[in-house]
Amino acid sequence: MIERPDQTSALATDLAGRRLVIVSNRLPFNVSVENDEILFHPSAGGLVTGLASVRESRKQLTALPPTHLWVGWPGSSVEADLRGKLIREALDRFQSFPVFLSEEQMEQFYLGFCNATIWPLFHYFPSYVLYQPAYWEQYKRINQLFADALKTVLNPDDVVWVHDYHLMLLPRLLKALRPQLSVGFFLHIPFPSFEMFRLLPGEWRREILEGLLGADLISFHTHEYTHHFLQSVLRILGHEHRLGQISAPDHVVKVDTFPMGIDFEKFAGAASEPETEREARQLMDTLAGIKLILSVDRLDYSKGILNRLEGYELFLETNPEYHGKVALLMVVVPSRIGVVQYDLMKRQLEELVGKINGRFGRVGWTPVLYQYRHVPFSSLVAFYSVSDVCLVTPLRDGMNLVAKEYVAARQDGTGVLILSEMAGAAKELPEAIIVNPNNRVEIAGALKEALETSTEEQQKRNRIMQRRLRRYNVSRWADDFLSSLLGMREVQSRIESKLLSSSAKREVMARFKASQCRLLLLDYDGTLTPLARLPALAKPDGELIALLHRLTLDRKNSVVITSGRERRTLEEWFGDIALGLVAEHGAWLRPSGQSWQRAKTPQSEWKPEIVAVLETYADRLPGSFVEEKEESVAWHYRMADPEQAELRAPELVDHLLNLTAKIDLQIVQGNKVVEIRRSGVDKGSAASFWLSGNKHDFVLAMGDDTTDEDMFKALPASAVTIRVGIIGTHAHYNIRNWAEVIDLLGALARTAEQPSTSIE
Ligand code: GDG
Repeated sequence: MIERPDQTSALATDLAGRRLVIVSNRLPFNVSVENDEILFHPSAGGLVTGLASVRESRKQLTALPPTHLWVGWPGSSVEADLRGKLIREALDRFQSFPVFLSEEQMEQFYLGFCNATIWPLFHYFPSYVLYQPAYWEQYKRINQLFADALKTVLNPDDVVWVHDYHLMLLPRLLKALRPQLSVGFFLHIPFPSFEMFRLLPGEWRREILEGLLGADLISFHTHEYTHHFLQSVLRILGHEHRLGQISAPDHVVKVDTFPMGIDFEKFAGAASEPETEREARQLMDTLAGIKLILSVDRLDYSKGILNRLEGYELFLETNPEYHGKVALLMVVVPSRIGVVQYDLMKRQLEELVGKINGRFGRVGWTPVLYQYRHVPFSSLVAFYSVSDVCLVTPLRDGMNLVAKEYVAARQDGTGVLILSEMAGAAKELPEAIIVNPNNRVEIAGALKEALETSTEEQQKRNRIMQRRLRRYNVSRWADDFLSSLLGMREVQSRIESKLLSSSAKREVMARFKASQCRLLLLDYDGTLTPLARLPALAKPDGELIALLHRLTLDRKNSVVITSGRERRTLEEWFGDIALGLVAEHGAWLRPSGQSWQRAKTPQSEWKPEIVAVLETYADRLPGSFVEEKEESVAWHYRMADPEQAELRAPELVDHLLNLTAKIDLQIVQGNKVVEIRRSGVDKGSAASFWLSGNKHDFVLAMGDDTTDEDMFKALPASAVTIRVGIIGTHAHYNIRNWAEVIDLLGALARTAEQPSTSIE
C-alpha cells in the first residue's frame, strides 16, 4: 500500500455538498420496544464500528447538514403502529432510515441466503452451504425492498454507498431507478476464487455479478479479492477489464482495492481514559504475574476459535514451564443465534474450554478465561491494553479489525500480535507473527515465540504497524473510496459522451426523413442480434426479418448486411429480402437482386498452411475451433477458457505475423475470434463499393466489432456511424447494445412510413 505523508483524522471528501447515503443490512443500532417506548442500543461488528467512525468524521466537515443518511434494518421486527414513530426518531436522532423486515423475511434472507449460503461459501466452507431456492427468492425480494425504501428517500444528487454481501443485487436495482445516481459498493468479506463462486447455481451467480456491476465503483479489502471478482466476471459474464475498468452493458464500472482501516486515535486515546485505566488496573491486580493472551471474535466458524484453542492446548502440553504463568482471555461475542453451525460450534467450544481447564488448571490458575458476551467498549480497550499477546487466527477473514485495534491500543508499543495469514489484515501487518491457522503446531510455536520476544523487538514492530494504521485510518479508507467513486463520473462522462443522446437520435431521424437516397450498412452479430456461443445459434428471428423487410419496402432505402459470415449463411437467412449482402468482411458482395461477386480475384493457396496452424491451437485450447470460409479462415474462442484464451490469442497472432510476413494477408483480431484474410478486403472496401456511383444523401453504419471500424473510417464525414457497446471508436456515436439498435431501426422505419412532417 502507498502511504500518504499527511495524517487524516477527519473525512476530507466533502462530496461537493452532496449527501452521503450509507446502505447496509443493519443500522448502527438495534431497536427494542418496552411499554411502547422505543429503545436504541448500539450494534456490534466490523462494518458498523468502521462506518460509525466515518459518520463521526463527516460531522466535522463544514458542509451543511444533513450530510448523510444511514439506511438499514433496525435489528428487530417492529409492530406496524410503532413504525411511524421509529422512522421519525431514527431520522431526528440518528439520521437513519429504517427498512422494516418481518421475522419470516429475516429467517430466509438473513439467516438463510446471507448466512447459510453466501457467508460459508465466501469464507471457503462449501460443505456448510445451503442451496435453497426459497432463500434465493427471499434474497431477491429483500434487495428489491431496500430499493423501494430508498426510492422514497433518495435525492437525485445523493452519493450512495452500499455495503456488504446482504445487498449485492441492490446497485443494479438502484441504477435502474436512477441511472444518474452515484453508486458505490464495498464488500467486507472475502470474494472467493472462481472455483468456489461457481458452486452457486448459474442464475444466482450471474445475477449477483450483474447486481454488483450496477455500481460505478466496486471495491474489496485486498487485491486478491479484487482479482477473484474480476476473474468471475470474465468467466461468467465474459466481460474483460482494463486496469480494473469494465465496460458493462450499461456503463463503465471500476473495480478496486481499499483496505479498511480503523479509527486509530479512538483506540489509542481510549487506552488512557480513566474508565479504561481503572478496568485495566483491576485486571492486572487480579492476574498479577500472569502473561495474558487475548482472543476476541464474534462466534463464527470462520474465525478459527476452535483451532486457536487447540493450538493453545498444544502450547500448554509442550511448554509445562508456562503452567500457572499464562492465561488465555477468550471473549466470544454472541452472533447469528439460530444458524445451526453456530449453535453446534458454541457447544464444541465450551466443551474444549472445559477440557483444557480441567486438564491443566489448578487452584489459583485457570488457563482459559472464557466470556460469552458482548463487552463494553471500555472493557474491550482495557483487554487490549493489558494483554501481552493478541491471538487472531481466523480460517478466513475479509480484513479483521480486532488485529488492528490491538496494535493501535498499545500505547507503550509493547505487545505481540499473532495473525492468521488468511485474514485480509495480514497483507498490511506483516510485522506480526504470521501463522497458518490450520496448523496448531504453528500456533503453539507462535505463542512461545510471542511470549519470548524482547520488549525492544515488540516496540520496534509495533511502531511500524502503528505508523501505518494511523496514516491509513478509516477516514482515509472512506475518503479514498469516495474520491474514487466521484472520479468515476468524469471517467464515465468521457467514455459515455459519445452515447447517442435522444436529441442526436431525433436529429438522425430528421435527416433520415428529409433524405431521398439512403444507405444503411448494418453489421449482423452483436449489432442486430446478441452474440451467441456458437455462430450457428444466432439465427435471426421473425421480428428482425420483418423489421429489415419493412425498411427495404421504402424505395429510398438501400439496406446492406455487412457481415464476417459466409455467403451461404447470409443467403439462407436473408436471401428472401431485398437486402444487399457483404460476406466474409467484404470478400463477397451481393447487391440486392443480383448474384454474388468477389471483391478480388480468388487466391487460396495460402489457406492449408494457415488452417494447419489454427488447428494446432484449436487442439490445444478446448472449446476453440477453426472455421474455414471461402476467402478467409477464423479461429473462434468464445467458448474456451477465457483466461487461457487471453494468453493463446496473442500468441497465435504473433505466430501468424511471422508466418505471413511475405504474403498478402491480414490478421484481424475480432470479438473472441482471430481471422486471417487477404489484404485490401475489409468492411471499409465493402462500404466504398456501395457508395460508389450513388448519390446517397444519408448514410448510416452500425457495428459492434473492431472489423466495423474499417467501415466507419471509410465513410464520408457526413455519414452517421455508430459503434455498439461502450468502447473507444472512430464512429461518431456509441449505442449501448443491440436492443437499442433495433429500437433505432424501428424508429427509422416508422419515420419513413409516417406521412406527416412530425417526428417522434
Ligand atoms: C466483518 C468482516 C472485516 C467485537 N467484539 C466486541 C466488539 N467488537 C468489535 C471489534 C471490531 C468489530 O467488532 C469486529 O470486527 P472484525 O473485523 O474483527 O470482524 P466482523 O465483525 O466479522 O466484520 C471482517 C469487517 O467486517 C470490516 O470490514 O474486517 O473481516 O468479517 O471493531 O472491536 N466491540 C465491543 N464489544 C465487544 O464485545 N464494544
